[in-house]
Amino acid sequence: MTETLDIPRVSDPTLITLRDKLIAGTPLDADDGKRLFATPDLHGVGRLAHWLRSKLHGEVAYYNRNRHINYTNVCALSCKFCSFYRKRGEAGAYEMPVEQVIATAEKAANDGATEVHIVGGLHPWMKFDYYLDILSGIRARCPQLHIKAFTAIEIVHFSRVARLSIRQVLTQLRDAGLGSLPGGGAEIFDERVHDEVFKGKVREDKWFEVHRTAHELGIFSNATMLYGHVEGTDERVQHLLKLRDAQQRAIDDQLPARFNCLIPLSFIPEGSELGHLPGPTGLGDLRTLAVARLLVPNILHIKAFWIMQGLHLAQIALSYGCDDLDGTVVWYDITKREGKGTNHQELHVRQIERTIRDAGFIPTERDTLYRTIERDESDRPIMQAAARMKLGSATP
Ligand code: V47
Repeated sequence: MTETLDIPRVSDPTLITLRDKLIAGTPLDADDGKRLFATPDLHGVGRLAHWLRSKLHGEVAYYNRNRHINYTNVCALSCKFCSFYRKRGEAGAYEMPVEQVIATAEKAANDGATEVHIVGGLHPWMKFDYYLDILSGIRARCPQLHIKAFTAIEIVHFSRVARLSIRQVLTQLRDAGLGSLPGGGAEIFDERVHDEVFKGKVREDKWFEVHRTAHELGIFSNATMLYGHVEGTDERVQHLLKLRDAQQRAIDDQLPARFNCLIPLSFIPEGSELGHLPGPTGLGDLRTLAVARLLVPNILHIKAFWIMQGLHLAQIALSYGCDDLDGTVVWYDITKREGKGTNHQELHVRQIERTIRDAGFIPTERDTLYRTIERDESDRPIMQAAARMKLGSATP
């Protein structure tokens, strides 16, 4: 596919060497990352990212039919950047009984979802069995549904609650039905930033330990970066390079699983203790997504999560390095954009497909592991078993 791609045009001469490296397949370094953030030629950065995205995925843009389930907002932590958490007994605090989570997943599967994405607060009193029962209950009632659940920080919390190692926790969750780990909780891998806004959350060593252990156990996972709060662009560059290095180690060590997808999350200040911060702008979002694509070529997919970036900007992001929009979502509690009072945040398949098609791409339904999905005449998914198995190849 490479030969047919035009050399991307840049107007800033300081991007020419970087472009040559990109085309030669030479990994970009921290200085390149800084240059990409500093250049006034944002659209040149976008064209470079689009070039790489096209090389990896052609004109395809992915989405999935999924349902997010946030099982509780009760959380032992009080993170400054989070508007989701409540203390037990506080107005708006909730805990879903196991049966409610299972029934919600079952309804999602009956409505055509191929994935549930289940995460919640660090509940101080829930026993480890609660999480195992959710997984085994869904697995028993919906054997085809992929369960992507529990961020690294929840996994560390379970290991403390259950007094088990991270490996033991992940093994038990996997055996109960866990399919993969979502990317949350990574925030920004930097001590200063961590101490300023993520105090109490696990640090990067634990986040990486959870994901590395998952990969060793054959559990694929995603990665995130929460940007646009108190971090600087150098810290974003370092965060992205740490993810690239971890992915490279998983590839070099031939682990049975690795990172599927990287999701840069645009910080939404409203409702959090950091409500005084301005948050990212649209162009800042596009640049960050494009830089993520360029600095981390060994994580194959970059997701513009429409809930965070907003659907209109996520659509444009498909031409700035992104190849995935997440999915139908339905309910999302963690953030609500533009003062939306409701957590009902749903896109219908026809809206997602129209959004992708209008941007000039081919809408392609995928499962959690990025295998394409065809549907039969009753709208039931037919998995394409032989689909993409180029997961995480070291070079695009
Ligand atoms: O870890 C919390 C972020 C994350 C805010 O793996 C906020 O496919 C913006 O990880 N503004 C959870 N972001 C969401 C997440 C995710 C989402 C979609 C897909 C996947 C995937 C993963 O949400 C948290 C945190 O970084 N977050 N508060 C906020 N005010």
